[in-house]
Amino acid sequence: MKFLVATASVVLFTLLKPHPASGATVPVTLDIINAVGAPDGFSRTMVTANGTYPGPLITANKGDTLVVTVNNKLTDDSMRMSTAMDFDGLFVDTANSFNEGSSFVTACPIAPNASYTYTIPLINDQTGTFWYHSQLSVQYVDGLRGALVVYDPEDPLADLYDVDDENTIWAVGDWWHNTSTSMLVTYVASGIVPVSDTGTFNGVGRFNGGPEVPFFVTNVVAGTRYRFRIINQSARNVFTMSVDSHNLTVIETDGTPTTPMTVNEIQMLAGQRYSVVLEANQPVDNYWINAPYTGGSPAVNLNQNATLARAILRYQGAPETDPTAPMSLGPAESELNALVEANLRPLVAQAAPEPDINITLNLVVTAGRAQWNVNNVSYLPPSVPTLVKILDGANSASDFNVTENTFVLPANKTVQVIFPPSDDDEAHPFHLHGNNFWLVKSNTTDVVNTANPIRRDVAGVGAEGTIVRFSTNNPGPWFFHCHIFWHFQAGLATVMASGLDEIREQVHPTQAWDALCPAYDALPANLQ
Ligand SMILES: *[C@@H]1O[C@H](CO)[C@@H](O)[C@H](O)[C@H]1NC(C)=O
Ligand SMILES: *[C@@H]1O[C@H](CO)[C@@H](O)[C@H](O)[C@H]1NC(C)=O
Ligand SMILES: *[C@@H]1O[C@H](CO)[C@@H](O)[C@H](O)[C@H]1NC(C)=O
Ligand SMILES: *[C@@H]1O[C@H](CO)[C@@H](O)[C@H](O)[C@H]1NC(C)=O
Ligand SMILES: *[C@@H]1O[C@H](CO)[C@@H](O)[C@H](O)[C@H]1NC(C)=O
Ligand SMILES: *[C@@H]1O[C@H](CO)[C@@H](O)[C@H](O)[C@H]1NC(C)=O
Ligand SMILES: *[C@@H]1O[C@H](CO)[C@@H](O)[C@H](O)[C@H]1NC(C)=O
Ligand SMILES: *[C@@H]1O[C@H](CO)[C@@H](O)[C@H](O)[C@H]1NC(C)=O
Ligand SMILES: *[C@@H]1O[C@H](CO)[C@@H](O)[C@H](O)[C@H]1NC(C)=O
Ligand SMILES: *[C@@H]1O[C@H](CO)[C@@H](O)[C@H](O)[C@H]1NC(C)=O
Ligand SMILES: *[C@@H]1O[C@H](CO)[C@@H](O)[C@H](O)[C@H]1NC(C)=O
Ligand SMILES: [Cu+2]
Repeated sequence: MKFLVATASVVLFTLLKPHPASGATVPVTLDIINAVGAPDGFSRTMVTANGTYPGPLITANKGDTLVVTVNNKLTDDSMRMSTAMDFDGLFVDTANSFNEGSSFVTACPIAPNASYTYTIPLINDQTGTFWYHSQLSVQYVDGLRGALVVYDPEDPLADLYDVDDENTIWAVGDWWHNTSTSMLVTYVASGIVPVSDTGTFNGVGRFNGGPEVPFFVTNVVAGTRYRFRIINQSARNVFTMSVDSHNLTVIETDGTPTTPMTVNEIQMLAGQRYSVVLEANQPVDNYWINAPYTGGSPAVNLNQNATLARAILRYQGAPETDPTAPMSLGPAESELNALVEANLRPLVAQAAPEPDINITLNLVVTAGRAQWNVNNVSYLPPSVPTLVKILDGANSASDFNVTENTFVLPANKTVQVIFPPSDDDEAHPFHLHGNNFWLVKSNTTDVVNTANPIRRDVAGVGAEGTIVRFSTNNPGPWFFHCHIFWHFQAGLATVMASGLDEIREQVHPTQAWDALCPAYDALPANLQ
């Protein structure tokens, strides 16, 4: 039996993982268009990459250079007409920080009928599971999100799985029937964060009272081991992933190869990614993949039904029907072996350096309003992007408006960010751009671990407190914000601007980048 599995593995390896040598240029074109779609059977106009939700998969290999041309072909001004693309989790080197796509931090948005090419060399041998999404206001709520995978042709964990391809991506997300722009107006007026209608699994979902849209099907062959790359592309919802009768072995956390850890349930916050190995070791049949989610009170939106967020794991030879098992929310309490974030260990242990600088960030909501504060300041995007100000000579915190919440940091230092325990019951997934961090204290533990903490780029900030450390050895004006985009939009953001002199030495933007701000600023409000 073992021998047969091993033979099958070798064959599949050759067939399915033909990733060529690294160092290549990977040209990608994304046409940003309005398209009518019905991911959960409710038809609406969306903002999409190439007309699909999620958008097309982008793949590259370790060491490649991504050259992504974004053509803004949006026409529906009931939603945002400009756009901007962030490649979530990719390190971007200082010299290319102007190609990082964060609106009003590293660039201005792309106006309608304009194009922009983001050139991003993949640095530091970074590999793993990432995603792209609009980083202009809450535009990605309208559909502009997709997966991005950087394969490692020399993956040290390759012998743990047989298949890793375009069919082993599980992207979960929250889905909304109304436009992001209309929901933002309601949110600002009421202070109540919008509650999603549906949770989608690879772009398919169901809501209470909606049509029975066929669940997404993942096909597997008995005796084979699959590397599933799970991405939480949510703007709000937390999903809890499990597969009936199967274990999941975590081998990657936000791009960091991870000491294999076998669990049967994983809770994921918005923006987080994990790779898990699933061994198809059960009798040939159909099994539920459960992806229930939470995100606000379902009483606020009667369409919402977390039980309906699911997909089917179908063994070859099983009938093309739904599983006969009841729809559960995951393993029974007696069998639960849930992932504890604090127990994750990187494959390559690395001690977190002692901090040179401490920053404490207090996250507080203004009661009854759509306003979040970090240390009493609610972030407002400046009209002149942070990077433009730096290139023009900004040198200290006082060169930025207080509402930019910008921390000026020296290069090559270790910064410790302390999030004191918050009294909020909703964890805030804080996401650092341009770098990852050592998660020295997870919200899931009391223990501070500086010896071999997991390195990731999104971590929950909640009632237990969170401490992270990051290095400023890749200078840039890097956004550090809550990935619940409604909170982000309401001000829950900071900018960690490091090595301003290094930025001025190394950043030489193109004319195309220089042209973005004047073009955007000249637009009437409905085209911005
Ligand atoms: C998106 O669509 C354009 C136009 O059809 C095509 O050239 C491009 O390859 C597509 N992008 C991806 C990533 O599939
Ligand atoms: C974009 O170009 C099309 C075709 O030339 C034109 O009809 C449309 O008005 C333009 N849109 C904007 C916002 O300029
Ligand atoms: C969507 O719009 C409808 C009609 O205005 C409203 O009743 C509903 O509450 C909205 N849903 C969300 C999630 O904002
Ligand atoms: C995705 O993130 C949201 C918001 O943090 C969370 O509610 C949801 O459970 C996450 N989904 C998964 C699969 O972890
Ligand atoms: C899941 O893992 C547990 C603990 O490692 C093990 O006892 C169990 O047999 C595994 N189940 C399957 C279906 O592989
Ligand atoms: C959610 O969907 C499940 C499965 O269809 C159904 O049994 C349950 O009653 C629904 N929940 C609510 C609150 O409608
Ligand atoms: C940072 O804070 C820690 C914990 O309070 C403290 O031990 C350390 O001395 C501080 N480091 C600096 C550089 O202030
Ligand atoms: C926030 O503002 C309040 C009232 O103005 C003040 O008492 C408090 O010290 C401020 N906190 C911080 C962290 O600046
Ligand atoms: C600058 O900050 C002040 C508050 O200190 C705020 O009222 C103002 O709107 C900000 N200006 C800009 C351009 O962001
Ligand atoms: C930071 O480290 C890099 C690489 O070691 C070095 O080239 C650079 O000069 C250093 N910069 C500062 C400000 O120390
Ligand atoms: C953070 O801690 C709080 C309280 O212990 C808990 O409710 C929440 O689920 C935790 N969040 C995460 C992401 O673990
Ligand atoms: Cu938040």
